[in-house]
This record gives sequence, structure tokens and C-alpha cells, in this order.
Amino acid sequence: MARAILALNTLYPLGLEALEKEFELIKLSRESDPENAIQQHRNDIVAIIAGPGNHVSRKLIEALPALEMIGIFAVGTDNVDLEAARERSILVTNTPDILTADTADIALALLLAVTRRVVEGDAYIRIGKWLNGPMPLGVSLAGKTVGIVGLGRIGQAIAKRLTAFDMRVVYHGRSKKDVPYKFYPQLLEMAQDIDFLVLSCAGGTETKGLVGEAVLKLLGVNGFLINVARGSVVDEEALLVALRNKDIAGAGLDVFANEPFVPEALYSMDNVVLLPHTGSATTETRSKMAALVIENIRAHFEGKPLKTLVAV
Ligand code: 8YV
Repeated sequence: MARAILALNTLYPLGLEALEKEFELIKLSRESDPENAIQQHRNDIVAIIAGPGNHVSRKLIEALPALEMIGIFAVGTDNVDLEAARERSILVTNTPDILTADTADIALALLLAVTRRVVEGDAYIRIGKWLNGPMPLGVSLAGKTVGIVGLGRIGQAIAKRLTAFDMRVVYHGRSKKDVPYKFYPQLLEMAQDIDFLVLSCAGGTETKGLVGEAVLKLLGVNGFLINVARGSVVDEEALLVALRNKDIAGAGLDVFANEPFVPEALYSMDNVVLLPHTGSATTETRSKMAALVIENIRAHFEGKPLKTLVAV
């Protein structure tokens, strides 16, 4: 039996070539009839490679009787039905740690960009507006309070950077941690005490719609929201209303509910900065992430221990 890998993601920039000698690769983006390609190879597919945009559903897992492992090209695992994987003892791996610094940097980039009007300022020069006078003023960061939702590895790296900017950090999450920042068991309470809300928690059912109308109202007219977690954590409709009505001052968003589709209403708002899910998008980090996905797959099929197994 040929061993096949169903590649829902191409592991850019490294590519899948390293696996080509050992496995048949089914690159779904290249298939004219993806459903048919899966059906044809269903008994041979031993591994799936998937990025955050690729939903590895119970239906897909159950359709593949030889499936042994799922290699996620991300730290987040919300795109995989982990329960369906557990029931079949299918191993799941992800890419933690190596993307922490870059993702934390993007949170800071968004915070700076939206408060100091960086994108707006760039356009101001390019379209010749500076010649007619100065642009509107921005908002200071030093001395302000930031509430982080999800103080995991990425959240802590964001906190470290914020501290260097002379900001006060507080946080909300599932549990209190051994850190020098104030913990809020209730998000609503934290929202009314902060200037900026930064989301760096896991996606999935537990955090779905966590930030809705009530949180945004408490964040307030001078508050900014930064999301480098998952679009699902925010009630996108409520956010659009809050931004339109100026219930909050602005937002920096790297993630959206239905990527790559972004609500068009956001395009024309100058109090938002938008990025196409680029938290880990550097050549260095994406190369390391791709290498780790490949390393885990190889290790499994050579009977060696996996480097970054997700507890399912
Ligand atoms: C993705 C991410 O890995 O790690 C995550 O959970 O969301 C990103 O870093 C990246 O978009 C690659 O597809």
C-alpha cells in the first residue's frame, strides 16, 4: 500500500518536497476535484498537513481509515476536531514556541500602528495631504493599562514588550499564573479598568464570541482592541457596530471570523488597521514551522518520539 499525505497546506516557504521521496503527496489546492482526490486515496492517506484555514472535520477524519497523524502548521489547534482525533488515537502535532516572538511583535505593531496612526500617516504623505497641514493627533502608550486575554506563551511575550513601553499589564484567562501582573477572573471587570484590550488566547468553542457588545462598551470610547488570536474570539458584528458608533476608539486586527474574507465595512474605517493573519509570517519563522511539521511526520513514521505532540 502506498503511503499518502493529504496536504491541505503547502508549508510555504519550505514546501513539501522533503516528503516527496517517502510519501505520495496529495496537494489539494492543485486538484481540480478535491472531493474525488480524497475519495480515490482514502485508504492510503496516513497523515494530513493543515494550516489554520483548513478545517479538519470529524467527517474528514472518519473518511480516512488509515489516518495516523495530523500535522498542524500553526500553534492553534481550533481548526481540527480534536475529539474525533482522540477517539481514533490519531496523533496531532503543532508548532509552538518558534512563532511566539513574531506573533507578539505583530500585536505591538498593530497597537502602535492604530494608536499612532502609522498607516494613515503614510497615506497622508503619499496623497500629498501634508502640504495642507498636519494630520490628526495620536494616542500615547506610556503609562496606560493593557488587558491581555490569554497569558500563554504569546501573551507573556506581548506583556514583556508592553512593559518595555512603560505600560501597565493586567490579564484575564482560565487561571491565575505566577506572574507580576494583576489577574482578573472576570473579563467584564478587566474591560472597564483598561485602555487597550489585546487578545492572544486560543480559539475554539471555549472562547467563541468572548468579546461582544458588553465588553466593547466597557472598553469604552477611548479604548482600542488588538486581536492576534482568532477571529472567532470576537463577535464581529458587535465590533463593527462599536467601531461605527465610536463606542471604542479603534482596532488592530490580524485575524477574522471567516478568513480570507474580511467585512467590507472595515475597509473604509480609518480607526482600524488590518493585517491578513501575519502573526507568524516571517521567512525565518515560517521556515522553522514547516521544518517542524516535516520533522514530526518523519519521526512518527520512523517510530521515533514526536517533538511537539498536542495533548488531545
Ligand atoms: C499560523 C497561527 O500558523 O500559529 C497559529 O495558530 O495562527 C499562525 O501563526 C500561520 O498563519 C500559518 O498558516
